[in-house]
Amino acid sequence: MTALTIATQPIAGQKPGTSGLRKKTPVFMGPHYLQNFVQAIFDAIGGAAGKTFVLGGDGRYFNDSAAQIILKMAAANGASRVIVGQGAVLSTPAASHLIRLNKTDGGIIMSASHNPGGPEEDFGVKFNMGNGGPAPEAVTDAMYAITQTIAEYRISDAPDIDLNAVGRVTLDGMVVDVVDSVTDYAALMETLFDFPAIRAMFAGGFRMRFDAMCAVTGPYGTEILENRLGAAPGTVTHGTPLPDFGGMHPDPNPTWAHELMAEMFGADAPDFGAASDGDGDRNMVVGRGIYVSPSDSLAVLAANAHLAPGYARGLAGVARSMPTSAAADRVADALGIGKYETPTGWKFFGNLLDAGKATLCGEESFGTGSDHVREKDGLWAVLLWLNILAVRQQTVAQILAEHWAQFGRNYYSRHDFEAIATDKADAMVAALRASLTTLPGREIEGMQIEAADDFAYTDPVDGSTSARQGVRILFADGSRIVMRLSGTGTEGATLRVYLERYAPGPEGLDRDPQEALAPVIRAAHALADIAGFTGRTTPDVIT
Ligand code: VG1
Ligand code: CO
Repeated sequence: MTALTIATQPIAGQKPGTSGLRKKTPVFMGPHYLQNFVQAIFDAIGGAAGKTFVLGGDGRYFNDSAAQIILKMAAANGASRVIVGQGAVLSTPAASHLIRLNKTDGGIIMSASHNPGGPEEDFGVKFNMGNGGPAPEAVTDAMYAITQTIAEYRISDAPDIDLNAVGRVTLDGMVVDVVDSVTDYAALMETLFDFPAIRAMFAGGFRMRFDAMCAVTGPYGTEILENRLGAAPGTVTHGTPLPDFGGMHPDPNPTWAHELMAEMFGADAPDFGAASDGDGDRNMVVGRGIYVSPSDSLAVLAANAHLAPGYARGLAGVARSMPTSAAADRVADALGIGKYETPTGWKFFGNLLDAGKATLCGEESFGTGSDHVREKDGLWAVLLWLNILAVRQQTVAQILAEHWAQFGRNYYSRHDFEAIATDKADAMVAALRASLTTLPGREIEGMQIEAADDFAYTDPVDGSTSARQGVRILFADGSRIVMRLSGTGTEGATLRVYLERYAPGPEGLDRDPQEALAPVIRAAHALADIAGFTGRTTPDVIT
């Protein structure tokens, strides 16, 4: 068996977005497409020679054959060892954990996360660094630059190896360790949470539904919730990962996780509901008859994390992405701990976590996590909620009501307008940017605009800067509009409009968010002329 050098040519558009490179599956399966990008990854990190990596994916269509290609390329590039999840399957947080646990030089995760999977849907690849976190922009920029000049890649002509059997094999001299996908991750969870307390709660009749959406968290949820914590068999639904996610759109929000929502708002709803996304890093949390907005979830977790053993010493700080509501900031202020505001995407939290500045991080897009790994972690968030529920012995609704009574409520919603023609979306954002200097002082919907800018971030640890991360319009009464275009889609543009309004209480804490936000929503449409530029008046997804 030999390492072959294959001549290739640059392929346009291999630019990683918010979280890795995502394209339609047929594009990824096209000639040299995956190979060029994987070679660019290895070259961007100074080569693979002598290095150890983790490899796994969310199990979507093409996951298995992509894994074989990546392994053969790692071998031909001189890697010494690759740790692979059984069946080439690992949730994103489990991959992050394996990188850290085994002190590897990084890992390759095959996932398009919450994007649908299948022969005609989406596929993706991203690289995580030795800290377990997504490659920072400097590294993804280097990958992209290499894809624009690439002339050859290296790949072994060895036959495929069996990735379904746990154990050690070699591939052209490179060690391949196939490990159980769940075991190490489940063990980590046991170190963070009070499993006996949660087990006692389930034994006392507590009922839960976990919708794995036919994606990667099925086996993790079944092992941890049902086998280790004693939740009733059948607690996990859609628990078998399928290459096309059973046709489901594995994005845990009220629109796509509608089966869970219907159950949680129906008669005989369980006490607690949750869902996760394609690669297991997102979570949606629902109480009986009450939806928990992800921004509120982060704030509640920050206020109560000390109730779980892994966080009993308290938090160093809380970080949130800029579009996430300021609810977590209020908790940080009350606790007297650090608070940080980063651009969208988990890669921006890595330095804060590594430097010990933040312990908990969150995004409004159903992402919450902590310094236990360097990715957001869906099941982790579910387990922290369960731990809090077990200690406080209250319902989700009671916990939220008490939280708002103490801190006030940041009414929050995100409106997504999907599959807009890219030129129209770009024109709208350009016009909005151009208008920013004229906005301060203007009054709209009875609210005074105080400031307007395009969010720019300077990393407090390494000083790196990221500009144009989302337009912000800030009102004197604390309300806020944020608009940005998605960086994870594969078709046209998705406009995300983030809406926020603060109610200090004690009155007015129980309103419907869409109604409470109505003036802010109208202001957003007027200021950006969404209908004029895009022809759209109603969002496709509301979270
Ligand atoms: C979206 C979310 C962002 C998240 C990213 C990756 O990005 O808004 O908060 O970090 O997805 O999550 P964008 O650019 O489409 O808004 V995942 O679970 O898809 O890896
Ligand atoms: Co995800």
